[in-house]
Amino acid sequence: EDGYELWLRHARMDPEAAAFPTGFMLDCETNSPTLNIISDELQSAFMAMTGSELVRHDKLEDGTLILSSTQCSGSLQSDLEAVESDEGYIIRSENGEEIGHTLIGAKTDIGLLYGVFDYLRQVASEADLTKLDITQAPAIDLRVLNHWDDLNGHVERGFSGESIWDWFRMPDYMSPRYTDYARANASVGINGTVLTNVNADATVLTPRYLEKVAALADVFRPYGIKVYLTARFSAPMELDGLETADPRNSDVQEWWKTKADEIYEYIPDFGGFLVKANSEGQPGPQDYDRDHAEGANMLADAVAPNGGVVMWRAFVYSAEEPDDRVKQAYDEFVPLDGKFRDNVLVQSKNGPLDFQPREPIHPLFGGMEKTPVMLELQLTKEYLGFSTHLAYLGPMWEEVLDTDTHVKKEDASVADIVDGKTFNHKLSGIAGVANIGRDRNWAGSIFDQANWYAFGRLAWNPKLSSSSIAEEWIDQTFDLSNAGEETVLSMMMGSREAVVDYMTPLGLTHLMGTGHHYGPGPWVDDLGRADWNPYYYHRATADEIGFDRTKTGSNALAQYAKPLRKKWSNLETVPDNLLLWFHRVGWDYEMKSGLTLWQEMVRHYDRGVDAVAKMQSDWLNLEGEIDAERYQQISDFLGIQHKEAKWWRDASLAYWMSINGLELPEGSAQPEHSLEYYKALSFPFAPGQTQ
Ligand code: BDP
Repeated sequence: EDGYELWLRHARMDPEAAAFPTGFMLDCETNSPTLNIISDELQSAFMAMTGSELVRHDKLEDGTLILSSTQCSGSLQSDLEAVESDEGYIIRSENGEEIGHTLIGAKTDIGLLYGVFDYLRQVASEADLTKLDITQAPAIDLRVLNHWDDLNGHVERGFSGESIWDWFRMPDYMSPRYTDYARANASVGINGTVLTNVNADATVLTPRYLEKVAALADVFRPYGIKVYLTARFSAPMELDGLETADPRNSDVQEWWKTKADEIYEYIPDFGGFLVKANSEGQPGPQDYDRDHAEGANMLADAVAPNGGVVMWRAFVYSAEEPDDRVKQAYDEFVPLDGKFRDNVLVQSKNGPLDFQPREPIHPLFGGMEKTPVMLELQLTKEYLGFSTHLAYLGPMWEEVLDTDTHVKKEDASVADIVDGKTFNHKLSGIAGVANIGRDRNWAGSIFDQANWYAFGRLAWNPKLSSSSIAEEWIDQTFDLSNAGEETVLSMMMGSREAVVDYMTPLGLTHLMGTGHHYGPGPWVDDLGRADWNPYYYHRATADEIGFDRTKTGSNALAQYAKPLRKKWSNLETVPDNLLLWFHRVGWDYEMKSGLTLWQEMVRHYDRGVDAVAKMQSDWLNLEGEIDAERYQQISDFLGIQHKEAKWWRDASLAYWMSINGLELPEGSAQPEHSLEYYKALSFPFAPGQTQ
């Protein structure tokens, strides 16, 4: 096994393990491509799991799995009333006196497909199939992958090979991978995909490319997946020679309307645009002294007649270097609250900086009442060791989603903000920067598949626990003994914290090497803009380290609601893991543990490296329980992770010691090499770099 089948392997099961259905019946008057997919999925899954065909019943028999949707004119309409959402479903075991069967019901065929995938998940996790009583609806409307894929096949921050979109051969050759991609997404409820990089190329908006995009949309449609594109703000100039891209210019507005109409001719259910504007060199409305709302609204007006949306990113760098990088998005966007059209979502990264191993939540969550704020997570592990480091991101996302913004007394966690509950938004969305590439195993490593899986599951239900998601994924991905499952679960659940420990403990952040973001570079202080430099974020001197974001410093804390502000401002109550994010303290500052900051920091680095060593030895114990190819790859990757965790620790400690002049606490090993050695390392052609 090479991992191609992801969590959809449908491993052979013990025939006694469950009350498998005797057959299935489609209670439908009409047919649709989605219904065909449903039959195929069921048949191939049961063939794989049981070794025998799941026969199709044309009437109810004992043990029938019955599938019904309002859309396909199922006869069981009254049973389907419990389903509220178009994408929701019910799964119910009905054990009558003589006859027992299971109903999967939905309003739409897509809902039914989701129900079928859930049912198969129940089978894989050995649930009692005679006692199912499930009612599901997605909490978030737009559950969207963001591919940072360029038209030349390169993936920005992609660590699993080239782009899966073979632009050159499309539309005449449509790789079967696209169908498998759609299946995998649908199986976890992902219903949208932005095909192109946020650092956008206008070429994708030309007819030659729209034809390719339309062909992909045709593949994805029966799986409930809409296609979106990134819109380069200067496209009217680049494609049609307009003199300006000013959103107030009527020719520009007209250009976008015509372009949007053209897109809808190719793709009638086109989802809309994702836009990165006035950030890292991308063009945008500020080039014409217009604000983000004006820019977003122009595009929103263009797609509105066809039901499209605009996802306008809040990851911005203002032209003026601010006193604190993490304050910019809030400062630029909050004054615009209420000015965006109804079909605009502001898309914000989970933290105010940039997908670091740990950040506090972004203050835009809760900061904008009138605008739906969409959460952007990063599946591709740009700052968490690329694809070779095992870091299950479920716990990180759970931490974000569960954080109470305190902007209201109740229902104000980030999950509540994002799913629209807190401020009663009609539109809600969540985006995941994809980790998918052309590698056979899709994500670059087997464990990175879990991040794709977890993203989908949390997008569907942001209140799920990351450990239950990991358990589901393990059940479907490996065939392990109970003890083996426990081992893998504990490896996964501790893995992100291990990365934080060996890379950026105690609220440190943004310490990576320049450009490729591979490996440590805390010493870097010579880049063009102050806020591109690691030094800017830690400001270590002989006496102190950390970024003061309290009132005596940048006061970034003022962007949070009072309870959070109070908790994080106060040295007594700020959690250790955000200490240096919000505070500047002495190396001898006494931590809650009684250790000094320095001792505690070293302890974290050591703990991080030890945790990876522990994962290695745990994995060794699973030899024989896991198929050879996947076992070996994971084993080798853990070897890389251990080497690199040690590199992070050693290089970081060598640097801190050169600044603070302190000795390592007793029992802690000296860095293997000198600071100069670490500084001199270079990595041309590291994967995923911007080109
Ligand atoms: C940074 C990445 C850069 C992206 C940017 C973004 O390094 O490649 O273009 O985020 O999100 O983290 O726009």
